[in-house]
Amino acid sequence: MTEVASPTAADSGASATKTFQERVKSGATADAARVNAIASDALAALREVVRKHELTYDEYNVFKAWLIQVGADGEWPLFLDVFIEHEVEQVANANRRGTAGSIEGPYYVEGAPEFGSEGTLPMRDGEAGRPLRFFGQVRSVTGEPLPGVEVDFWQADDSGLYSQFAPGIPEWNLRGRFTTDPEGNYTIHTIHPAPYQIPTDGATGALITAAGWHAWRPAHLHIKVSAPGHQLITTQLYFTGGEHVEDDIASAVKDALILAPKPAEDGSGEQVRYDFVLDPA
Ligand code: MBD
Ligand code: FE
Repeated sequence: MTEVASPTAADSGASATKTFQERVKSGATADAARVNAIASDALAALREVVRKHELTYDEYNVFKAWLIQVGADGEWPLFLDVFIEHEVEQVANANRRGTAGSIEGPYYVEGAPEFGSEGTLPMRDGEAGRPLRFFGQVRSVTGEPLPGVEVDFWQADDSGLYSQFAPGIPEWNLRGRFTTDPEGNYTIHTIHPAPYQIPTDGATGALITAAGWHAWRPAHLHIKVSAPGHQLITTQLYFTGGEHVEDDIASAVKDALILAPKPAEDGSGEQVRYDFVLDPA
């Protein structure tokens, strides 16, 4: 085993917070009635927890200190995406008929290198991990193949680490954008990722340890597929039988998103097909 530099929670958190602040501009209008309804209910829910558990001053102060630490560690993107985003995703995608969505998580970066319809993701020499050929077709819900569609792909490496959020990994490692061919097909040559563990040295990890939970997400691939005239889909794909597929801490696994790779036809590693279906805009 080679030693890998282990990311500190504060390093990956700071990168995730910065990426979010640069990329995501809130489009919400300040509709006072809606702010009032949502904020009132959220605060009422928290006050109800205080009453139900007869929160002590010691516990209230631990809570305050912990909230402050989440911010200091830059871990709001991680914490929210792990524990809240799956509900937002389900509300947002409730009426989809095409490919099921899943959460984006904190580690997407815009502007990955572009490939054609087939390519090998940026990798280090001798990148660890079983080779994986991931391929398929993009279609509309009415079954027409969709050419020229962008398939934006990112994943963790064989240690469960993401480029740009862990030290010592080349900038675009295991990130790339593909464009479907005239028949709507794409092929991505990559490696099988490892499960992801929430950093143990940050505020989110401290809560997980204190509560006696586990800190794991199953191995997964992240994909955004977008085409003019169609709704963008953000989703993740998992591997059947993989560790923590049944108990993802981020509650983001759906049965329809579990892949079953087979040994590769060319004898190296494995291959799996997945076809994306896009809903009309
Ligand atoms: C991840 O890799 C991820 O995909 C999510 C949703 C949350 C934390 C880490
Ligand atoms: Fe992830």
